[in-house]
Amino acid sequence: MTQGYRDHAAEIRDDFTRDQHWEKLTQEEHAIWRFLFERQARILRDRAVPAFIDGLSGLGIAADGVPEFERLSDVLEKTTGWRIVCVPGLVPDDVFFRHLSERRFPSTSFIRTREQLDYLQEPDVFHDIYGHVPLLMNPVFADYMQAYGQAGLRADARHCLHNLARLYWYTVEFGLIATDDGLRIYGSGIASSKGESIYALEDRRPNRLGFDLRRVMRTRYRIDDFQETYFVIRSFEELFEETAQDFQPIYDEMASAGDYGPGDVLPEDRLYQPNPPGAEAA
Ligand code: HBI
Ligand code: FE
Repeated sequence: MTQGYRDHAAEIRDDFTRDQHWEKLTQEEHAIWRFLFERQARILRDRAVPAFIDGLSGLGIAADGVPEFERLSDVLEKTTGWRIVCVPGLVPDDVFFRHLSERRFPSTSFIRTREQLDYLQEPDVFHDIYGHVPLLMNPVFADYMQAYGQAGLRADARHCLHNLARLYWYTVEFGLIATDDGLRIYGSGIASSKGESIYALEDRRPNRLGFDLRRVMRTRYRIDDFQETYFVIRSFEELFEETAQDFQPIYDEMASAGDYGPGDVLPEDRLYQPNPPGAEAA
């Protein structure tokens, strides 16, 4: 049981949501948010896709402290129809997909400790709100996230989740996008991580491959270290169009096709070069 489940076990509703209890956050928790926000603001200045920066400012997500979910939801709902619901931690897949399919983003409310500033396994409120929510202000990405939820419900019913989970991992969590100014970050797992924000764009070690739906769905990933491969889209429209289809024929194809390792490179892969080193940010 992670901390989020322990704190308020009594008040978790059937859909795993509960109240945020924003007023119960301590000054130390707001101070950890401030530290993480200010550090990423410096690092992401020329590394995040502009839509991410626009989403942050459109929502008024700032350094002052952990945001109040209801206030963010009121702005978000007017823009793309999404709201944020508070959950105690990772929730069962079908619960997660149900929320996404109805334009509700499940966010944790606990924040990491000072000992976890550079890495934590489970999503905390900084990963969920700072990493995921800004792009929900972008209409095309907001549609993609709802479509992912709908696809998740279908895949869950057909026990084909592992292919779809890779799509989420290599786009929503660790996706890169090519822009006229070079590669930019849109994946939340990168955007909320100090080290990976620089590594994903500028380090020579990882592969950066042009997005291809089948290629992504066949590629295993790692959950305990920086990624060995990042997939690059050319626009959110491309991502939405590539995935606005019934995946069942692809799942059937996948069932007999083998998987690729996280670091594999194939002859047909479209390779992208890393960005030149950006402003080193402490
Ligand atoms: N629950 N709260 C939360 N956040 C997630 O990102 C999440 C989840 N449950 C399941 C899940 N992600 C993944 O297994 C699916 O995307 C496949
Ligand atoms: Fe996440």
